[in-house]
Amino acid sequence: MSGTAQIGVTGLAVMGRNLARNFARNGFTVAVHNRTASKTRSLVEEFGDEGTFVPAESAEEFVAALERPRRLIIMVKAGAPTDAVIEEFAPLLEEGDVIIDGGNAHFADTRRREKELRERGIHFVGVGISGGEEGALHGPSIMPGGSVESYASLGPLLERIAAKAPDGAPTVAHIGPDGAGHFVKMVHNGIEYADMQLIAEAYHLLRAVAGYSPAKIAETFRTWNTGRLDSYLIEITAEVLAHTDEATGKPFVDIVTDQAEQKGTGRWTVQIALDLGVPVSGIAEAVFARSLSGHAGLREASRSLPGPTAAPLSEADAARFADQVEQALYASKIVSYTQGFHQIQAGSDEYDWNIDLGSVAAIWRAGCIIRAAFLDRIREAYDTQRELPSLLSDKQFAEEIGAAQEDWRAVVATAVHQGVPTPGFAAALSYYDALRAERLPAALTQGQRDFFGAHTYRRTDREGSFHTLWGGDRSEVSTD
Ligand code: NBP
Repeated sequence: MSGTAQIGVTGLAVMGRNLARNFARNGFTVAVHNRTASKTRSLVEEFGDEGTFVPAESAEEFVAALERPRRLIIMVKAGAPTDAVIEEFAPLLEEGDVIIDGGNAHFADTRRREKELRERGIHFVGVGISGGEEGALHGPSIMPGGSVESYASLGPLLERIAAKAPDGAPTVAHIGPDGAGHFVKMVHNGIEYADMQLIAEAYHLLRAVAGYSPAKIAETFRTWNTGRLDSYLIEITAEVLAHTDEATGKPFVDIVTDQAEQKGTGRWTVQIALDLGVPVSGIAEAVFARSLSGHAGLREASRSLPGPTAAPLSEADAARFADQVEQALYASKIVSYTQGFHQIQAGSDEYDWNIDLGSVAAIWRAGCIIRAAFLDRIREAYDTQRELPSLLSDKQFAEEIGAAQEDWRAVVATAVHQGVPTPGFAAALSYYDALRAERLPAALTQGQRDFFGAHTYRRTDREGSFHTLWGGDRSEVSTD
């Protein structure tokens, strides 16, 4: 006999619990289950009046509570626990049922699980969910992979619980087969790392070069947030900077240990980018900056190394510098997104996912951590120019970055002169300059490789591969 619940959630820690409540608040009957049953009971006790929950204490009870084809969301710790839960439930399911993994899985695991379950007649949908616990409750950005058929069954439910973009569109779209959803979520997190790093660098420059206090920087960010940098991350940065520590009366940012932590999705993004050969230098610098900050002993041992000294700026110069930092931040942000979208395109090509980049930008407009006004412009750029080779090829972005470049260069130069580390701004600028260069020194690299390893080179004036007899008479031979 089929149950009545349209959807089930197993794993009721903070994310699963809020997601289950979101479904219930949107009128769905939700079966709920957790390994430790007390969490199931407390969810129903605390929030039972928000909608219709069907609590289940055993896996069998949970599966029996679901209407067919069954849709069952796993929200447990990523990795081995997810495999354990799949193995617990899969034998109880029937052909056509859908298992959804809403955790932060590595897309390669999702590809493996999808294949294994497909062979058993079960749909497996890896779903990237962004927005943290608040998003899970009030509307996340949702990136589902899996088959078209599974999306037909699941999509209408996800559309109801997703955040809504300013134009009212739900921030969910079928990304592509198997691991496409988790891949895009991974790159989303990588871009999030880069965005946060760039904002942190802007803060550092305003503090160290312009001499602004955290409160004044909060004010500056609030102003920026009314313009083209309008985004959730700028908004919360202003909140953090404006906060005063109650115990000491100091700015909150000054009482926090300056060693950033990471859960790993940024690192995955960079590792996969290396495999795909895509230069995501902004994301890589952000991951490395967090790593470097955490090397407390190394930093302590290096603190006495010499650096430059600089005179404080006048108020007018500081204000002018702040404007330049806004330009540098915006230009670097465009580069971060350019690199992130390049990686998504490369993943899509590698795994045959056929990902629509415009729709990825569209579903990041609300609900997720990197939501920002300018994603609407990225959506428009990809929607209107399907074959756009890069975001920087879009006329409007190219014009904007062109208009920003002088200030961007001035900011990076000032940072170098004054010894303020800006790996994100500098890497973004180098990427920009490398892309627009007529010739790159890669020609010399090829010459070196041919010299020591006979790795061959191609010529600018003729087809084919060549090797110079460096140890001999230096004549050239064709290696084709
Ligand atoms: P956790 O990642 O802390 O996982 C706790 C849940 O996993 C509990 O329900 C726990 O059951 C269950 N669990 C574990 Br651990 N091992 C299990 C096993 N072998 N069998 C069955 N259940 C097991 O929960 P969370 O913070 O709510 O995150 C859930 C997922 O969402 C994770 O994959 C996480 O990475 C992802 N996440 C996403 C975001 C985001 O912004 N998108 C934020 C936070 C988390 P128990 O109660 O019996 O111990």
